[in-house]
Amino acid sequence: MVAIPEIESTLRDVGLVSRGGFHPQAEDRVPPMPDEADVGTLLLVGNVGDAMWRHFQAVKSEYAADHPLNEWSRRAIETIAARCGAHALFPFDGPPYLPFQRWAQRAEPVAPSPLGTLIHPDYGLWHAYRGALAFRERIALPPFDVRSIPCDHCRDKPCLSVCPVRAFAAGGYDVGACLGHVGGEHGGECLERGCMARRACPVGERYRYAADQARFHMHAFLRNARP
Ligand code: B12
Repeated sequence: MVAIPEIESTLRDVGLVSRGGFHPQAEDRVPPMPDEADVGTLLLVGNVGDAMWRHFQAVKSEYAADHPLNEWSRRAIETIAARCGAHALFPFDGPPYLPFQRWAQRAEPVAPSPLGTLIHPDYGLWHAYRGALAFRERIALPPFDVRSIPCDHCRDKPCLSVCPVRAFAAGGYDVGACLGHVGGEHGGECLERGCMARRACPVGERYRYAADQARFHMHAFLRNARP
């Protein structure tokens, strides 16, 4: 049976990291293995800071322009899955989308920030999920790392006040207002340097995405989220 440290080292080779795992229950709605067997262990895979970006950037031009990072993720994670006898699942396959944010909260000490994206006590908002490895076996996992949620102690919540179009003001995320701003004549600051609300968060400073990585994500968002 594969061990977690072995998988972690294979992921690190392409700039990815294990984002924790859990033993799924029926209510987790983890799809079965290709032969319909139940999944014994689900391991989330993601990116933290700029490690993945450095690997992806070097080969970006080999991938089609529409969704290069998704294609890169699929190739990298399916290769790793085949090597360790797992089945790969992806957050971008859908709709309907797999509940990666719910799974993430089972696997690691992350919680919804006021922006809707999950905050991690160390990485802040500078992380995401690129896939998951589903194993038939029940692999031994380290104990869940219980941590406090930074937003619970953040009095000023600058993330909620800096957005020029108040896209997060009403307790949800106004995608239309956000897109209108980012793609409009005053959206350059978000489009070229990354979402101002996300950048206003003081947590995880050293994991902040570099300018070219932030620009890539914002351009992809604008290209793909428009109706
Ligand atoms: C559809 C989608 C979008 C849509 C619409 C999002 C919306 N209306 O909120 C669009 C295209 C606009 C979008 C944009 C972005 N997205 Co998006 N998106 C998704 C996607 C593919 C599916 C979400 C979904 O429908 N899940 C299905 C439901 C059933 O899953 P669930 O886990 O049970 O649901 C949880 C979430 O819905 C969450 N939630 C969602 N919105 C809100 C809002 C609030 C206030 C709260 C408290 C919770 C919450 O709560 C649920 C329970 O935990 C996910 C990937 C995925 N598979 O989850 C990424 C995902 C959520 N997106 C992500 C990101 C990073 C972004 C962007 C910031 C990208 C960028 N430009 O850099 C932007 C901006 C979003 C923002 N500022 O909040 C990340 C978030 C990572 C994280 N740290 O949590 C995800 C997980 C993708 C990934 N690869 O990691 N996204």
